[in-house]
Amino acid sequence: MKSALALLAAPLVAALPSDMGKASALKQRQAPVSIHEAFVGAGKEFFGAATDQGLLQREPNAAIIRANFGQVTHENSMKWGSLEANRGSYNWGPADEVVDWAVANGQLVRGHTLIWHSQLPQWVEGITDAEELREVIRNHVSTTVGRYAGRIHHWDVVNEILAEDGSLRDSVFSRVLGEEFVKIAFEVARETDPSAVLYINDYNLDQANYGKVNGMVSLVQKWVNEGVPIDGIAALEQLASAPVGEVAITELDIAQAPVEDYTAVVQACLNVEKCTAITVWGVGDADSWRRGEDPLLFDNNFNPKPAYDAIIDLLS
Ligand code: 9MR
Repeated sequence: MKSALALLAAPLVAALPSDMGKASALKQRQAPVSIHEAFVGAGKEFFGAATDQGLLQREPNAAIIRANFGQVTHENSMKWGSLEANRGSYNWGPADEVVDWAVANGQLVRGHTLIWHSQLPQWVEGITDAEELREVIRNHVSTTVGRYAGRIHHWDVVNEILAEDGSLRDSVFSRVLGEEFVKIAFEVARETDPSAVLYINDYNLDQANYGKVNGMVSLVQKWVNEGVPIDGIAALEQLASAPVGEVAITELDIAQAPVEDYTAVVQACLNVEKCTAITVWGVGDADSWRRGEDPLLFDNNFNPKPAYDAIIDLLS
């Protein structure tokens, strides 16, 4: 297991007289306490949020992240389809900007994601030759991980690779290579940046004894026994029983953001020692991919919602 490096958000207003400083911090944070600092205070590693280049340019996103969160995930710009829509021609600009901003602002980065069946370039979808696909995966993983080596804390090396029954999902990767693509991707990621914590990421993993959860635990167990360097799984007790160093909640959003549900998730992470971190899938409701469901911790005007305050209460 990698050591957990807990980074506190940089002080916002250190140079101002204390009263003004407080008022200004409150204005930028819009909430009395940083949820990241409270979570770190409870022994965890980080509380982060998904964002992206365009969002960071639209205030108050950046100020809110600096003041309340300790980690960012690229919502879209680090996906293969964004980076290399045309074979061999890379578009690094937006992904670079997020990483540069994060490093400059004391935020950890979760790299999302290297191998996913969705938002995948057409030219990759069309590959039918096993040796060609192996080479293309090796090249994508080493190029991307290599570019950001030392600056990305977690990588979601493979994303959503399981069907609901716990078997491998149908994709160009599983059709052409079977399980082998998992091994290739993790091994190349480990070789390229030994300091990154390597995750297998998925959704619908929040019920015990569910097919997909059982499949995840037994496949990860098998792969780790075969030497595949998987460090973490995204969500919780049953998953934490797989032989990985840690688990994390990586894309949290809950329709209508009920106080009870958000606090239950945070409590679940507190209860499971291996759970190191939580990332919410966006900052303000207006920018959520679940439009109209108001699933995040800040409302359309970037005011903290009751779920935010309830989490702070729980952590204090
Ligand atoms: O939030 C992302 C949205 O803007 C994109 O349109 C969508 C494309 O599939 O991906 C969303 O993020 C997904 C994440 O990358 C993987 N898990 C599910 C997330 C929500 O769909």
